[in-house]
Amino acid sequence: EDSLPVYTKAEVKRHRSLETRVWVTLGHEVFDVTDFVAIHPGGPSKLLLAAGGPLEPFWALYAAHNQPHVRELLAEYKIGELSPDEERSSDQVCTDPYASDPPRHPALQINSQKPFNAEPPLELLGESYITPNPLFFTRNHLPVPTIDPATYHLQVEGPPGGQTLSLSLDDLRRFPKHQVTVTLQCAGNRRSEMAQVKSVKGLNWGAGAISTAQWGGARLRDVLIQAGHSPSGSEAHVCFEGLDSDPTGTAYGASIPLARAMDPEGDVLLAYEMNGQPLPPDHGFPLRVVVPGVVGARQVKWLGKVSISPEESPSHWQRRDYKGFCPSVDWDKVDFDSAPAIQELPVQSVITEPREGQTIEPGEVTVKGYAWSGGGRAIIRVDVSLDGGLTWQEAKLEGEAQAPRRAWAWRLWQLTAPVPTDWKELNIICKAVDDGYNVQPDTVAPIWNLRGVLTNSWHRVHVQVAP
Ligand code: HEM
Ligand code: MTE
Ligand code: MO
Repeated sequence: EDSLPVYTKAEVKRHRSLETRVWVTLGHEVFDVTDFVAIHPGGPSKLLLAAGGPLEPFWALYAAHNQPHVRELLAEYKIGELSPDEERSSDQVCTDPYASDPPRHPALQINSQKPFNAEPPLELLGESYITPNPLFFTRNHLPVPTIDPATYHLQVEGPPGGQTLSLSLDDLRRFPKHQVTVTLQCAGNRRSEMAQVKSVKGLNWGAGAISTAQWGGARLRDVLIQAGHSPSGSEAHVCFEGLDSDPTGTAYGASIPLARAMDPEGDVLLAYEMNGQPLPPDHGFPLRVVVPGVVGARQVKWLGKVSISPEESPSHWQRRDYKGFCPSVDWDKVDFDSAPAIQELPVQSVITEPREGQTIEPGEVTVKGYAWSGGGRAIIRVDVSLDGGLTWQEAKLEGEAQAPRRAWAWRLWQLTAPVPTDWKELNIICKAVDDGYNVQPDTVAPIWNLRGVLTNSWHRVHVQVAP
């Protein structure tokens, strides 16, 4: 063992494919697991996600690895040690507004580093009904603000003539604690498919800008009533301001109708917990809004201020973004005031396994995915085709049936079906139906819009069948 070579992290990082060989590290040890990839019990593609770097962030999520026989198996592939005298170069400029952004999970596929925007790989997203916090997609418009929970206060404006409440985290924890499992989806989810029709403005999201968590916190309704607002809805809006701001001091902001906030069955939360943990920095620590059934953009993170107004939030992201338009409207003639801000989202479904371009074994195929609809509409069916839409089979929906009108979380689904022996490839499609019998459009071109939002056409995956 003393004679084993010493490698730097940079050298390990160069070995992240079967062609360049697959190296991983655990602690200070380096392993070449190329020959294990094909026989990994969790599947080759999952192992490859860790290629060229440490196993710890992955194994922390999949406890099956925390057993002696797994360590013994890994030891057989050891090829060296990590260089001990390697220190992280601290060449970061202090004026970088992103310098205090938190560390992130290496499995996340990064669409933009600053601000940080990233999605989990689909084969991990489809693996668990509750998305593990480190894999939850992240959509930041600005640097992550550093907030001291001990001095943090939420400002809640009262009605005209009333007072502003200033609530500490302890004050917020004194409201009845409410827990709801909610799927968040960015309006830009699947934008990369829409961009293939004609270019759009925005981050090139795949189909992973969606995730599910159990959120815990105070009901927004209870806090607004405490601040003196009437529990019966009016035409007003609840405006939210984040504590993240750009160099000019402009904060992220958005609003929702007051009626939704006040609906006792709307389950709108001021959340301080995500899957039983304090919110992670990327997801709004210490407090965020969770608006079930509504687009991600309204679920303001790092919440600083709540107010009621006869108008929607004046924020750019409420008024000049996150709206849908006719496919023939482009930037030369768009009138943002002519379209309502996106709130509830349309019915959606995606295939998470197999992946595009994969080669599958002959015999049978298992297709997995997620399905969700906005506004609390439950998923009642997912149809899957293996032959490009000529014939369809119903997928099995996992988990329990959803409560109508409050179906805030997605359903995972799967279908195992025989593959006829003479088929060389599969054109797999999925499409979901919600309890309003809303369906997904078959193609994306007729729903194209200049901002690339609201992509929910049939999801398609092409795979080869091994001979
Ligand atoms: C299962 C080894 C990397 C995800 C397993 C099992 C072994 C193993 C031996 C079966 C465990 C049992 O006996 O219950 C390894 C080795 C790896 C590696 C040696 C690296 C060299 C990864 C990575 C991921 C992953 C990076 C995730 C991204 C899984 C999953 C299972 C699994 C999901 C199935 C667990 C279950 O069925 O409950 N792996 N693994 N593995 N592995 Fe890995
Ligand atoms: N809140 C603040 N303060 N700043 C932001 O940039 N992004 C919004 C929303 N809330 C954002 C925010 C958008 S567009 C989305 S899709 C969701 O947060 C993403 O939440 P997540 O990063 O926890 O997945
Ligand atoms: Mo978003």
